[in-house]
Amino acid sequence: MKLRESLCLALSYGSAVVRACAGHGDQVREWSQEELDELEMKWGAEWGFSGINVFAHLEYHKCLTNPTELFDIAIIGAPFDTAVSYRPGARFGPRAIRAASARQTSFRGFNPRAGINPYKSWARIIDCGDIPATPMDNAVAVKQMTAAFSELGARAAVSSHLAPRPRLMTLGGDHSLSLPALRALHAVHGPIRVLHFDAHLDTWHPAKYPSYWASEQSRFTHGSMFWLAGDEGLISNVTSAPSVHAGLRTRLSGTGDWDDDDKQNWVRISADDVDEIGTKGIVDNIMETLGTEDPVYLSIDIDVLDPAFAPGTGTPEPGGWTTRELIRILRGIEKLNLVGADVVEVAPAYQGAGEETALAAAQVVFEVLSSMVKKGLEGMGKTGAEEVTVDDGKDEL
Ligand SMILES: [Mn+2]
Repeated sequence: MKLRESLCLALSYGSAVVRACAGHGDQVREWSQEELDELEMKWGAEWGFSGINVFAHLEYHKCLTNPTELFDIAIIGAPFDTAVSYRPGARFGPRAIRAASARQTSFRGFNPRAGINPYKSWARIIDCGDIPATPMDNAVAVKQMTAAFSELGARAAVSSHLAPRPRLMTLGGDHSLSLPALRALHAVHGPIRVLHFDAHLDTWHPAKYPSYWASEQSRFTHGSMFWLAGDEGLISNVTSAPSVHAGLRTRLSGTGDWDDDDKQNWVRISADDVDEIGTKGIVDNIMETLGTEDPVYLSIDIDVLDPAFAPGTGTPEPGGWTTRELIRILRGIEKLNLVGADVVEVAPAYQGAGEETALAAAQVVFEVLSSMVKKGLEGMGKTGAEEVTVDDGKDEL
């Protein structure tokens, strides 16, 4: 009997026509495609609140152990938070963002702001699971994340519209993960430009945290990773091709912090600018600075939002943007040539029972996916209007 059970289990993997133990009696039988289709019709649908924790009920594959799994855009979690300076807890960010994405489905995925459904367009978007970065040794964790981003980012895309490589949409995790992500992107694109939404500069010179106990490893933090990336030559240092911070408002150690930032070729947009020039003015400023051709890495620290909207984060700063303002700005910059993105610093232990921080992050991911897919459509000479159809409603209500 034991032999028969294990035989049945082995046979039940990796085949369209599934062999399995019937349950009644002891015989093995083949299931016809019609029978499988009926099971799919009966049980294939998911409610928003049902199913296991996968982003937007997308197809899930642990891509790092399935090297032949191809995609156009991968959701990849980086549950790493041992480079934080204040509140820990962002290691639980990916699963919180996935849980908060539960009401996103491909059936009801039409984005009225963007005019497309990113889940039902040309792109194969899947959830690739998490990078199991160690919480015990940051040097090892950086190696793990760099290797994982490099391996996934070097795969061939399913479609040719986002040539040459697929896109990674990373769920953090603390902000330090942007350094390994930029190392991986640099190998594909060379020096790239960064659009960075954050209350903080994150170009802090490592020496800005003076300590008798300073060490080489302590240079790598969630506030120094863009300085390190600039120092490594991963970010464009061409004067006419700067990178952009948006939403800044934190206290500084002094104006010297801006000198370090200037040396690394950043343009700064403050949180208060939204009152002076509105979301449209901020969008115009970003687009005029970054253009639509150069490869851009989009990094969104959820603390760009006011703690009223996103208290579940590592280093909250009062006086930030509303979720609606951030979404409007993100919709306004959809013509950027995004080659990768992250949403970081969601630390769910500090959010309310209504999951407002993770909900904001999940919505931000949806908006970024919409932009990546829409940009691909534009490259194909389409607008997305031709894709709007009434669907069968199988996978959602
Ligand atoms: Mn921050």
